[in-house]
Amino acid sequence: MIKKKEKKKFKRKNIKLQNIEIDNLEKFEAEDLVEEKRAEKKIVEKSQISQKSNLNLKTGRILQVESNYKCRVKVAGSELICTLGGRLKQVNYETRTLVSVGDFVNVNLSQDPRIEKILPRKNALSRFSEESFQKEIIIASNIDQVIITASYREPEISPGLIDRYICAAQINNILPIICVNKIDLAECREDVKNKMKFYEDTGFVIIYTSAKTGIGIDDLREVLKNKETVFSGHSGAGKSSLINLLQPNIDLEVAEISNYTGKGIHTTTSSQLIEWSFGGYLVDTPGIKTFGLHREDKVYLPLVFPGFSQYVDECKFNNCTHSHEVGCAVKKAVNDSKFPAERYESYLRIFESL
Ligand SMILES: Nc1nc2c(ncn2[C@@H]2O[C@H](COP(=O)(O)OP(=O)(O)OP(=O)(O)O)[C@@H](O)[C@H]2O)c(=O)[nH]1
Ligand SMILES: [Mg+2]
Ligand SMILES: [Zn+2]
Repeated sequence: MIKKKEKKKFKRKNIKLQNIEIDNLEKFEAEDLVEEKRAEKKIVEKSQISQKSNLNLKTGRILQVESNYKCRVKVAGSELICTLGGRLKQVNYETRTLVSVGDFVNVNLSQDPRIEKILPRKNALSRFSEESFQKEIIIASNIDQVIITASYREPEISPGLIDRYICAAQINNILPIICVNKIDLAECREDVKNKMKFYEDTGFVIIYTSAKTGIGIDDLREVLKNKETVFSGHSGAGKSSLINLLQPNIDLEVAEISNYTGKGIHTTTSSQLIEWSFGGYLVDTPGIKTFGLHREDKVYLPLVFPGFSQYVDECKFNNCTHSHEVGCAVKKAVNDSKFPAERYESYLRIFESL
């Protein structure tokens, strides 16, 4: 995680206002209530003007986004299909997704259920499109952790993608956990461990699983208990298969043929929020090919890139970007073979792409 002090230093002015950091959920919920009351008051006032007095406003949570204007929402103990209120449908050039799975919303139940307000997000895991005006694509909001789901083979682990996930997660106050699935396809466990050595040495939680044999499923369940987790990663890595194994009655669609063809299959086509029977929630998401970070996150990158934290304090300049500066402790570690050159090259690729 970024040190508070550092984060303050780089505080951006007006971007991604929804990523408001909240220290504890209770406070967050309390703020929600205030927000809710305020929204309620506003809507009541509005309806009084328009002589509508039968307003029934309740807080719910988005389980699935069916289209840009239609969502499945858990509200007042039921699952309802809700449309987005007109005010929320206004064109927003910064985001491709108006609402996200995991959003808390105020729903007006007095007529056809309508979402009147999206409550402030605790955080969101988002990627950004590659166009020059980068649009936000929210993967999930209001979550504790992301299971970066990779597979040992078919498709092969992409460390570059893992690096991007880790950076995005840390910047947004989401705990990154790596899950290496399909370890049944490895000759031996050592091969898998060697591949992940850097991330293990750097202190990330890594869980090795096989949805085919069931190895590691208990370890995975342990980290999921009572947490709100999003599963994200390449298509075909086995996200839905793992979730099905953790909770058989969920019965998510998985790719039929385990013969990986190298093409993105994209079996899961829309994200959904589900409750675990053992406590907590999960979001299953469609696989992604690339993970674009936002240009304005570039300032955080030198602090959050995996493995850099132990060196940054020793760089000569405290705003060192570890790219061209003299007296850079990261570059020294690379030269002394203490930090893997491939990971440093991955950093430079991301840094320069922004
Ligand atoms: N050998 C092996 N195959 C697996 C394992 N886990 C999943 N698979 C197979 O991999 C294929 C893809 O699995 P899915 O669960 O659909 O993958 P996904 O990550 O949900 O993919 P998308 O929904 O497209 O993002 C399926 O054919 C699974 O049977 C595993 O641990 N070992
Ligand atoms: Mg899937
Ligand atoms: Zn440096």
